[in-house]
Amino acid sequence: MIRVENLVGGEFVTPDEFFDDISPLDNSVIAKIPRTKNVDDAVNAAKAALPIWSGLTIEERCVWLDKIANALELQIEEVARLESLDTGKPYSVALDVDANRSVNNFRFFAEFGRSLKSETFEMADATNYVIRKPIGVVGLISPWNLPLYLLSWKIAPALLMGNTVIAKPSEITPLTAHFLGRICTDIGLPDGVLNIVNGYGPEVGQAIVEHPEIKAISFTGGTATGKIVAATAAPMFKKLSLELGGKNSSIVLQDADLDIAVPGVLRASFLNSGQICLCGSRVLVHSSIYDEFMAKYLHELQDFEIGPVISEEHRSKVMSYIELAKQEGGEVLAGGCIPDKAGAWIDATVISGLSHTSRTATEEIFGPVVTVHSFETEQEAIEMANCTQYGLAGSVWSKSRGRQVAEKIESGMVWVNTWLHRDLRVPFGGVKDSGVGREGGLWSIGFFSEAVNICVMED
Ligand code: TXE
Repeated sequence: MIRVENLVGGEFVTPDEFFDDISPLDNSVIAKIPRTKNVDDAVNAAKAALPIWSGLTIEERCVWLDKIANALELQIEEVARLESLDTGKPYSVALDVDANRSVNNFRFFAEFGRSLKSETFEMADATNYVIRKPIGVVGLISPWNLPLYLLSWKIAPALLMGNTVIAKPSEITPLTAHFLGRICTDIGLPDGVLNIVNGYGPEVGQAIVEHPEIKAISFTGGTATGKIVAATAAPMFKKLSLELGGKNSSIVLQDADLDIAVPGVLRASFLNSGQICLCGSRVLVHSSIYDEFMAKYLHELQDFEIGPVISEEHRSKVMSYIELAKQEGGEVLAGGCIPDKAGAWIDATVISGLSHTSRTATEEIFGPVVTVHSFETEQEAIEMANCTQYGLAGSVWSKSRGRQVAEKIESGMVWVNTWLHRDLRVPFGGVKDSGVGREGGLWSIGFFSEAVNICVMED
């Protein structure tokens, strides 16, 4: 039994109360998680560490990020094992997507930090130059679907820019954040630079967002929680980055190469059991190739390995949408059932026959459930893709018209003939109810620093 502890000021500490961490693989209790309600000690530790950490040069902080990346990489199999145990995802996915990309996040921001150029703006009689100061203590709140990957995506740039951190992993999946804390103390990261607190969102998460000494919040999670975070943080004028839900479309045009499109759309549909905000849970296919596409898609689905969803509670939510789909007139082409075994398993589910404006086709399900729809014209496909309240991502599959269609999708990110192909320099984030702000590359640098202009008059 793993005992998760908070990391505060370089010490592992626990409050009196604990709750269970349950593996969705078989519902067994795998860890005890501290139920923290107050973040004062963590904030004090982070404040005390600020002068030392912000006093380092950016090159020195890059060295620290590389050290974290190297130490994490040495234990990459353990990271993947813990992530697989905690989330239920297949080990291969935990290794490829979660563990590797977590290492890459630290390595990328170390390299990126070294490549930052000074920003100057010459006038006829003066020179402006920009310095980037740390914000101070920042709060980083992450969800359960890609636990360490999404948390390290925030921790790395926050540390790079000289901030000290209060990180809160999801209460459903705290194991890899705890492991990262161990690694950081093992390599001697200065005390208080990275603090990790565990507990329920409405308790310790809310305490982070409310704390007056925490100057910025980077949050990834559900849209409903994002609204609460925004309502709490906005009157305090905190910097806020919100990466929220999605209901993304994979658009397969008439001239798509089906040898690429079918496996690509399938991966976008069901990777991580559909529990990635970037997943394509609405598949829009041109009517002329609909039958051929669907035959191949359903055939290849039979060999696609997925894990359980995150919890039985979440499975109930997902199953309720499958019931709703039937009421809305949908036909279940594959899946729709709960396999006969312990854990939060659910078959990969494909539903046709629904209006693209139905609730099933427009609300975020966040599970292995996809609706398929056919369209006649590009314009119709674009309108179908844009009809939801979300605007996070999407993909277009075509030999010739991908870019033209992609540019008309109201989303922060659109892939053409690929999906989840990530360059960490590009902006990441959504429009509409999918969030506010962008992270990645220069956007993360901008978010995790205060840009100050100094204007020097020439003699
Ligand atoms: O997320 P929450 P939940 C979607 C998905 C899912 C739904 C709800 O549709 O079904 O959101 O999932 C912390 N102040 N996504 O309930 O609650 C919480 O402890 C501060 C999409 O699990 O948003 C956790 O660390 N923090 C998403 C984090 O917020 C609070 C990924 C996210 O949890 C808080 C996950 C509060 N008041 C779910 N309440 C994506 N964008 O990828 C909770 N938290």
